[in-house]
Amino acid sequence: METVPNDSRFGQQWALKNSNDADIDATDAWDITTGSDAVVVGIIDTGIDYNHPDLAPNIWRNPGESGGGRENNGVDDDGNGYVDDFRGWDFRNNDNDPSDQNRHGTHVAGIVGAVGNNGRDISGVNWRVKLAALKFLGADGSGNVGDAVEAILYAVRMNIKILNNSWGGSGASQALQDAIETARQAGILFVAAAGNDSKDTDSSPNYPSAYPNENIVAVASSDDRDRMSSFSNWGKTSVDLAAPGSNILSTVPGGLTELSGTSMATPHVVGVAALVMARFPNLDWLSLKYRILGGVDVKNSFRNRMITDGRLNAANALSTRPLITTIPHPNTNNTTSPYTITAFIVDDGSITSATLTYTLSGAATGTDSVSMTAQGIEFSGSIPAQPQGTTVQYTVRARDNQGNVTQGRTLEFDVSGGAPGGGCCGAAALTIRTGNRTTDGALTIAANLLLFLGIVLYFRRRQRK
Ligand SMILES: [Ca+2]
Ligand SMILES: [Ca+2]
Ligand SMILES: [Ca+2]
Ligand SMILES: [Ca+2]
Repeated sequence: METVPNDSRFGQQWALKNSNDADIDATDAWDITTGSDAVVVGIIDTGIDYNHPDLAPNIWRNPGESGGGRENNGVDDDGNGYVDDFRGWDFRNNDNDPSDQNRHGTHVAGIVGAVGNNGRDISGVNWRVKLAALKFLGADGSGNVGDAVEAILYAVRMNIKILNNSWGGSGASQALQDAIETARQAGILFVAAAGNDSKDTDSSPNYPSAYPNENIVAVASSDDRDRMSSFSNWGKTSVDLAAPGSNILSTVPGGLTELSGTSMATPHVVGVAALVMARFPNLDWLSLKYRILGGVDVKNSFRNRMITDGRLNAANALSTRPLITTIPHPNTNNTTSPYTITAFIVDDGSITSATLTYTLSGAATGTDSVSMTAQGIEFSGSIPAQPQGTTVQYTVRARDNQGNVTQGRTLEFDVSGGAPGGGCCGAAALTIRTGNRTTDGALTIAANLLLFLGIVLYFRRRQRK
């Protein structure tokens, strides 16, 4: 079965359904759920055109500032520090009107949750959801770290569990990183665009996507043939997955338009996160993250360019089978102590067994399997130390309480006598650059490549004065 909505422009939404199967299998996901009014998503961006006919029914209303004239009574009725914030807040201009003078935020919002199956325009990844406009970027697409921090802390206060962050820059900010950590402690998933500079963010970081905070999901952009978009950043340890971001049709004030960017890839991931929360309302942020990562379609074009080597798949993220994310082990010169392999395994029921199988070639040969031990959803298993010149191939298999078995992808690393290392694994081993730290630096949105370049030029002009 496939659930296809009647929206007039759905045929142009290749990210949701296309003939190359480079889509996210949205029509299969919609067999399971089309979203829920109980799921609130925060769009930290340029605002939202909340009157857009394909968005209006899905705009969040703050219950503590709604009804009985509380919207405009000049009183902070819910005591959250913001007066009459009945549909989010404008942190840039410090008022209660988060309307969009740019179009970027409205485009992002439509990807997450334009009203589906209402016979007009497009369908969001969610037909139904609540979109909270947390505006901190102005009409020119720039904003300040302090306002971004305030928007994040507002989401913490209002119990908004999923945040879309289609913006970033190269300057690090301790205040921003601290706010994301506060969000993690509050159980918030922070989905961030990897940026549009066609560069490796492992070596030249983009923030906030490359911060090591575990609740960040960093998103690269893919096209309608499952290739990396030419503008997209990547990063073997600093980017988690790819999602459609080239030529994406979505809502803008006054209508619809196509835009490209990791800005457009990010809300596809956020949309899937919201679908997962509609289906599994009690899921914690860590399991939510690894449902999304464990559900990717692995593709050669993304190999060694991101942690999962794969592109978002909405239907897989809703699966009742075990979902496995095996964290790549780097090459190592360690020949004396065991190699620990980590995998995150999520299931709707429980995992009854997880097995690590490895095959040696080169200096040592053989194959063996060991049981993995669990700490929450994080499973680990040990491979004994091997002599220099050995290649270790490994894979993880898991079985759930219903007897479903999933085998994860096969990965490998070399035991070599080369560079010092033996350091470990994936996202946990990211280093933070502190050299160019700023506390009040301007941030720019990672919109399409043209818009991004336009903003760079704007800053150069200003600096010359
Ligand atoms: Ca209030
Ligand atoms: Ca009020
Ligand atoms: Ca629609
Ligand atoms: Ca299951």
